[in-house]
Amino acid sequence: MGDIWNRRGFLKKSALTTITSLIGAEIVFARHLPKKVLPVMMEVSPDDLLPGKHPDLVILNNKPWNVETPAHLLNDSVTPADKMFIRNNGNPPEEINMSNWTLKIDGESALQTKEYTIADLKSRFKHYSYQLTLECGGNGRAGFYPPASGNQWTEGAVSCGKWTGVRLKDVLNDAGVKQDAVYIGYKGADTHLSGDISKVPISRGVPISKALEDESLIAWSLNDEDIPLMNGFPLRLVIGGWPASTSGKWLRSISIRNVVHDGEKMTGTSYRVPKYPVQPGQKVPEEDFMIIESMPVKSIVTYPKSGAILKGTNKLKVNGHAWAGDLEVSKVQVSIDFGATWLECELKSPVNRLAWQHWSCTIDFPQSGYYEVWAKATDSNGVSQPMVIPGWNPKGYLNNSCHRIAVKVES
Ligand SMILES: Nc1nc2c(c(=O)[nH]1)N[C@H]1C(S)=C(S)[C@@H](COP(=O)(O)O)O[C@H]1N2
Ligand SMILES: [Mo]
Repeated sequence: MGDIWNRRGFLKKSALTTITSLIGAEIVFARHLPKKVLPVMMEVSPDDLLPGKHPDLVILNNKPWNVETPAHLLNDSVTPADKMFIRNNGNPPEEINMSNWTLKIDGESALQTKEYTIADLKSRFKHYSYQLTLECGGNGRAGFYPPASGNQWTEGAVSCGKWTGVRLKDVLNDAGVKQDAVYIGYKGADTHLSGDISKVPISRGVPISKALEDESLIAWSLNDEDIPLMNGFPLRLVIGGWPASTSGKWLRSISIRNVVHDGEKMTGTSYRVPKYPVQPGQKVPEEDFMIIESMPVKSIVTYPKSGAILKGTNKLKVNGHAWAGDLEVSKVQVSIDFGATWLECELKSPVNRLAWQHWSCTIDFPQSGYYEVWAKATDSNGVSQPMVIPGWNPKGYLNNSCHRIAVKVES
């Protein structure tokens, strides 16, 4: 189980067999297929290539894997492993051995360098489980104009699984955190796409204050099972409410830094936005970018699926989730008249801090015809989602505009 590429980046024999049967013909020159290239004539389904993933996930990129979840597949209150999106920056590690996997704590602001096996973590620290919302900073990128380069996520780069592990703060305190600590930075076992082993695909982190929050976890389990390979097996950081890029997968080390972590994709324009509003398409000097922290308020409609047809009744129960970074969601409303009027929904409290919240309402359509259901959440500071695309930025981050679905009433 696992990746379809061998260590040198060519298709594994087993994957070639699967692909051949999908195409229904022998790939005569398969041996000349370049590194990391899939045959074009292929109904690529994540289920065939990514064991354990739902067949209706949408592949945005296969080198590296970037796979999103259609909104209607996010209807579960706890995101099942097979419906959890995948955002890889490099190649996941191969030949993982959970029993000798180690996690190192080091850095300028660590009192000592320490190493833990997963068994050490499990036996020496108290276990905690939290449902945590992980949303990629680039979720919604497809909505920006002029387009921003990068994976064209629509709504589906978000999840809220139940993670189990130990508190990051318990492990950091065990190694010892010096007074001058300002940040943590992770390293994972994934490798750079170029194959250059001196390069790191991603190494991000959070300020020490966020790292020391109760809900910041070093997790070995998702929904009471091993973490799927593509989501970071056997160990990962889970930092709810912040760009999911801070939740390091295949976690090998955490450095306690006395400076803002300067690892791969912390600097330049990665996971950063301009410090001031800019005109769409404007060039912004690199020194005018700031690091994205807590994610903005957002909601999705997970039921019904967009394009639903209502027959024999004018009433429809609509539901979904809403989240607001480090804050709570205080209100969710829906509109069926393009935002002219709004109906307040029933909104549940989160199961724990930094978990998404479920909302629902029953809509009574006035007559048959075409409608759009728009959902809008408001956070505990009174800030709402914009109905249209918010502040354009060069990398297309933080699009939290209202999610809309189409409904046809034919009664
Ligand atoms: N080691 C490592 N950690 C990583 C990444 C990665 O490529 N390598 N991708 C990050 C990004 S950008 C996101 S959005 C989340 C995605 O988590 P998921 O693939 O489990 O949904 O993992 C983050 N952690
Ligand atoms: Mo991301």
